[in-house]
Amino acid sequence: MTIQISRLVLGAVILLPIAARAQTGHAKVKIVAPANGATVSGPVKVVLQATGVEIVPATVERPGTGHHHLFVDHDLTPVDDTIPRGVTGILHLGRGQTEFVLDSLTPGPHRVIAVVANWKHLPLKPLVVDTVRFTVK
Ligand SMILES: [Cu+2]
Repeated sequence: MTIQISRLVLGAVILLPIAARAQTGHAKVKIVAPANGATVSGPVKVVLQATGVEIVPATVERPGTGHHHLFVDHDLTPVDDTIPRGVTGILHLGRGQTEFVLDSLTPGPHRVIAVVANWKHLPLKPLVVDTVRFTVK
């Protein structure tokens, strides 16, 4: 009896943090390159690193997954809306890419926002986002 109770308690202690993590989400995205504040020459390779979410092609309909989006000199679209397609400055990395080369940035300051969204192109909640500002020579 005592052994069974302690097993139950132990099970609850192990399982609860996992369930909490799945609900609240500890997913993060970081724009590894270019570095925030950097001055770079074009073309500019954007390198993304996600943790706590599996980056997959947009065709994969599975919770806990998503694909990267880049807002290049474009404000974020409303977080409850699907990220639109066919808009200049909004890129879906729908094949599950974690890098993208921006080859047409003009010299001067730029801002890139990375957002992870699911197969419906809806941003994950809480928002998984990172921003860098940099200058192209
Ligand atoms: Cu998308």
